[in-house]
Amino acid sequence: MKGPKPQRHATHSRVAFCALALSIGSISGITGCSESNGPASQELPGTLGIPVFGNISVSIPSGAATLSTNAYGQNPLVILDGSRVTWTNNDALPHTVTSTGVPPVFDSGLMNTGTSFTRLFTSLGTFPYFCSIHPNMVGSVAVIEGDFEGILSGDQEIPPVVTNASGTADVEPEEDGTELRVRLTFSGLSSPIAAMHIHQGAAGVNGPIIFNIPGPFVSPLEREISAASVQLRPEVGVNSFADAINAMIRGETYVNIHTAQNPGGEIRAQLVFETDEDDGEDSN
Ligand SMILES: [Cu+2]
Repeated sequence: MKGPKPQRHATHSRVAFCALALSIGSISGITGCSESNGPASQELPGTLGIPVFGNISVSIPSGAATLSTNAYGQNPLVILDGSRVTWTNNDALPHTVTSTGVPPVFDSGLMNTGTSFTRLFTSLGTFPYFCSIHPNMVGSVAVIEGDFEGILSGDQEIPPVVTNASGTADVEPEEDGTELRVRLTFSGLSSPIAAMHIHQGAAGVNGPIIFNIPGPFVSPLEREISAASVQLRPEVGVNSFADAINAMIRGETYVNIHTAQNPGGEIRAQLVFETDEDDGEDSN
């Protein structure tokens, strides 16, 4: 269910994800990233600590029949709900991508050399799979749901803004990745709101607008923003909606509220990824 969420405590446990450079399509080498500031990361279905979103490519490499847990490229693969995974057989032998269980949730059937199999993952959970020809070839896909949260404040602006204003931001991809749901609360602003945006930019850095949040600007504000309305910024690697979400996962986006007196932004919230597994522990 993706209904309205209860308000959460500010002390809510967080999972901090390493800011590794991810390249969708060549996601090898995402290892050794287990940083967290709480026990919540242990609860992730995968242990890599960083999910990916969008169209994700997995290569079945040469010699896969002998590679066991390395037979399916990145494994375990942790993805956000609404992502598509495409497996391509780059081995000389035919293989399959067949989920464990009877009947399998998904089954590629015979994949000859050079062929691919794609599946859209829209339900949460861990999906182990194997090759029905070479059952020692195993992998798993962990599908998690999460949102991006932040506390709006003047001191996150660059340069900092002295203001009594504050607020909260909660952003989540929905509808299998075709929409971005934005929820904001805000109060105490110095002057009329001129615009609200989501920008690309790490903490401490200003960056370009990637989503416009349309008015009217009344708190609490909730908008469903079409994925197609993402403002592409090739100069910072945002070439698609999925790129924008992966920037959010890396902590490289922020909500900015611009006002008449502070046209560059009066309050800003760096967005931090949280899995929904964290939610519910302390919501009530
Ligand atoms: Cu095989």
